[in-house]
Parts: sequence; C-alpha cells; structure tokens
Amino acid sequence: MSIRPILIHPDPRLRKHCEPVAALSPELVKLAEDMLETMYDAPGIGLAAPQIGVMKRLLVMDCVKDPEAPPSPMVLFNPEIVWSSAERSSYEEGCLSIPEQYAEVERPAEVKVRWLTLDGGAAEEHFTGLWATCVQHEIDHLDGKLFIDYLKPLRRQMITRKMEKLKRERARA
Ligand code: K2U
Ligand code: ZN
Repeated sequence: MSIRPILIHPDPRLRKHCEPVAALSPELVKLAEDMLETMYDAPGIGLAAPQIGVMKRLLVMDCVKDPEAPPSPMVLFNPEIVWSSAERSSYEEGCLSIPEQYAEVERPAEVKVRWLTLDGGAAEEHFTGLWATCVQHEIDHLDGKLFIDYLKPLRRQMITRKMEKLKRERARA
C-alpha cells in the first residue's frame, strides 16, 4: 500500500472525463487500496482516481465521522447515478485537490448509485446525508467537474488564483 500525491487544481488531469474500468485486475485492486490509504492519510472522506492522476472511473469513500466508530470504506468502480431526489441539500464542501477552500454547494439530497464492486459484482445503494453529498462530489471528479464550478465566476477565479500561488510556493520549497 502506498500514499499517492494528490493533484492540486488547476491541473488539466483534474478536468478530464475518465474512462470506465473494462475489467477488474490486481492492479486496480491495489490502486483502490492506495486510494483508501491516501484518503485516510489526507484526511478525507472521499477520493476519486483522477485526483492521484489515474484517469479511470474509480472512487473510494468513508463518510463515517465518528472516530470511535469502525471505518466503513467503500470502493466504487464505474459508478452511475440512476436516480436523484427533487429535494436538494446544501453542504460546506471542500476538496483535497483545492486545499483550505470551502464553499456552500447545493446538490440533490438523496441519490441512488449503481456500480461494479471490488469482487466484480454489481451493487446499488440509496445514499442520503453526507454520503450523498460525497458520492456526488466524487462522481463529479470522474467527469472533470470540481465543486468550485458551482460557484460564481469571480469566487471561482479567486480560489483558482490562490491555488496557483500555493503551487508556486510549493514549487519553490
Ligand atoms: O474529493 C475530495 O476531494 C474529498 C472531499 C470529499 C467531500 C467534499 C465535500 C463534501 C463531502 C465530501 C473532501 O475534501 S474530504 C474532506 C472533507 C471532510 C468533511 C467535509 C468536507 C470535506
Ligand atoms: Zn474533491
């Protein structure tokens, strides 16, 4: 298992439409394990493959917030939203590829998602609450969409300029 570097916005790889996974392989299982380790280390409650530079439709998440509760890692290959509620909810979102920036984003409050599981089976789950927000945030990543795309242009530009500055400083360090 290894912790992989997380790409920081702006980066063209974060804007790509990712390819579906054709068939599971030991490499993809290792990738999922590395993504979970990278997510927990960040720490985060979700991570999409393009955030570590892999342009595949794969995401991991664990939205259990109670540190006392056992972790509940989820690995979703080729996730698809098959239903979303008319009801919407707002959440102060962040992103591991846009560090230290948070903004209110409104999304459908509940979604039904279908995906290919680690053992090659098909799964479908009805997500609500933070899990629903997170899985939509991660699926957006697979389509090259970031949470700042839901903000007004001026706010998005300000955040992008801050990230460009952060990347210049990290390059000098
Ligand atoms: O995709 C990512 O960058 C990880 C995201 C996942 C996420 C964003 C917004 C709302 C829910 C999930 C986060 O950076 S993980 C850190 C985090 C944790 C709790 C709430 C917001 C952000
Ligand atoms: Zn993100």
